[in-house]
Amino acid sequence: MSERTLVLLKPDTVQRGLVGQIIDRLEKRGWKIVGLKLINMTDEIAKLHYAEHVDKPFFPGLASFMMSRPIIAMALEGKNVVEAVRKFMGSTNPQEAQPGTIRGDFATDIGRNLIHGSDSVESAVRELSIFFTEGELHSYEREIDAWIIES
Ligand code: D4T
Repeated sequence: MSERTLVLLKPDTVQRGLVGQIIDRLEKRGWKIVGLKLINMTDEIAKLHYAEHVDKPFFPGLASFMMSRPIIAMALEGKNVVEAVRKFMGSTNPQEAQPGTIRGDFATDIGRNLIHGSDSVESAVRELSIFFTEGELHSYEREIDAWIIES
């Protein structure tokens, strides 16, 4: 079933000039971009987005990293896209990430792991509403979908 997920390209991705390569891979996989913007994460957004981590010891470092430079927020649509993007990103700790994944190919440190993807359909709905208004999420047809999705 087609669903949507939130992808964040973290400040390290933007600073390292990897935005194009990662978006290229996402597009080639066949997922549809339905929302996209460059933003600065605020303290308020960090606390909402990382609500489950606010009390963890790594949260202050994570929040200041995420707020340090602009990030890209994207909404992607596709079949089972939530779980598939998690696999595409690789393990949270890049040391454990498989080659072929974003973190397995481009990252070495958990605090500089380049990309975020929602971890469930419920999280995706919640997180998308933090980063996008309804008007910023677009529904549109792509003729090429007949060559990507059987039905
Ligand atoms: P995100 O949320 O960035 O996609 O990461 P994950 O979903 O893969 O992993 P997570 O929620 O467990 O961690 C959120 C974020 O915190 C950073 N982090 C995590 C960190 O800097 N030190 C740590 O010890 C942990 C567990 C990396 C991702």
